Amino acid sequence: MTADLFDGLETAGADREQLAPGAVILRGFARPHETELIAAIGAITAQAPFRRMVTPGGHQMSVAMTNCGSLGWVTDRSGYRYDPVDPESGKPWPPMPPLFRELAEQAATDAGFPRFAPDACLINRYEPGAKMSLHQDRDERDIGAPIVSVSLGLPATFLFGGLKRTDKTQRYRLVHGDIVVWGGPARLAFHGVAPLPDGEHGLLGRQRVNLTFRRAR
Ligand code: MD3
Ligand code: FE
Repeated sequence: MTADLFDGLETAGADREQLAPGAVILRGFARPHETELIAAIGAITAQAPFRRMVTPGGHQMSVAMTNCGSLGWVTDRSGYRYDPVDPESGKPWPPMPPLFRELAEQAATDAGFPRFAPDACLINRYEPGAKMSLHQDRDERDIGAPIVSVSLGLPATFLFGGLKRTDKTQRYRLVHGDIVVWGGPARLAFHGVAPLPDGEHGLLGRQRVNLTFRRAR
């Protein structure tokens, strides 16, 4: 761990909100690293550009995606999977920057999930109007590991439901710099993102970028 990377965050407990058992919001946890995070996203997307993938049902997603790390989440007509290779380039996904790994591990530890070792980072880009329908994340082998999400850019309304698709959803506003850790009983909850309202963010312009760190295998 870089010696001074998390100075000033040891007392971040005051900015911690529990959404549900296993689900913790760390408000502003990524803000000290915003400039480096955005630069790293630029370097990754120069190698593996954002693209709107097609679901097995044949619908093009409104969210554009790319990945870094030894595995990347992909979807096409044949299904969802984690793949070591970017199907657009035929090359491995760009490596996960050490800052990404350290930030995700530190957030997981803070939320009560020590020793989180992500091998996949899915990077989602929402432009105004883009949304993510209610779904579960269950393509990962070890659902004992949490998922850590980092929100950057425009604010979004996050929908958090229960273990059944039809369970009532709660809404939370996620803003630039917020990190959420989803583990334990929250790990298989249905969740989604409401259509992104238009706006202008000082660093990212008219978009929201979300990183999700996963232990895929
Ligand atoms: C709750 N992304 O990529 S991150 C996804 O904002 C995804 O881009 C959303 O859902 C986004 O799969 C939400 C927050 C999140 C991620 C995984 C979860 C919440 C979760 C897994 C279980 C429960
Ligand atoms: Fe998800």
